[in-house]
Amino acid sequence: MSQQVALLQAIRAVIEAAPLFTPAIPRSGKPMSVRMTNCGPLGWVTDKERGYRYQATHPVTGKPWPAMPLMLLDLWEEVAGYPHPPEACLVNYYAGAAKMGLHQDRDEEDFAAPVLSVSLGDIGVFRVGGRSRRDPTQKFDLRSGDVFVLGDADRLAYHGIDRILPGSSDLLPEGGRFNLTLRRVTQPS
Ligand code: MD3
Ligand code: FE
Repeated sequence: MSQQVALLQAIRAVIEAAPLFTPAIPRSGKPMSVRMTNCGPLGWVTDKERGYRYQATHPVTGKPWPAMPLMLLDLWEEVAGYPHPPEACLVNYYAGAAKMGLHQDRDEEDFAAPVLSVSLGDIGVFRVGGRSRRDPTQKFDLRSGDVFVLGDADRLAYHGIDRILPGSSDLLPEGGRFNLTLRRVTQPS
């Protein structure tokens, strides 16, 4: 619990430097219901014109992303089983009816590296299937403090968040859910 509070403080500092923005779906320009920001050398962004990509600067402020908190670099070293540091930490914030449709994470060059996920705040109802969109899916709850390493067969599994369960955690006074995903983006040289 104290580690969740410490991590939350670090994420609040990231958001002060790099405010949450509303991403837009490529081509349609439809806003996503999840708000986002990033820390680390690269960040995941999306907009109508240029689509899904990683870039070194915040799409609204134009500033470089803030550094990745040491706690997160340590956690990666402890659990990722991958010999190079993460380059991006995507911070997703779900409030109210926010959700994320079923998708694969394929915007990275390096699929050999796992994706590390940390959840903070209200429960997220997570859905995961297989490598084909048609594969059957299973649902389970992601709770505050849950840490998952998605590697190997899981790395390209379809997944999404159906909804959050408002009021299911006391960690965030404002309610809602943060999810952090740490990723390696480029092939290490
Ligand atoms: C399974 N985020 O940012 S994290 C995303 O809770 C994303 O915000 C969700 O999907 C969230 O892309 C889920 C857990 C997760 C992350 C990456 C995965 C599960 C995964 C990659 C492959 C399979
Ligand atoms: Fe994903």
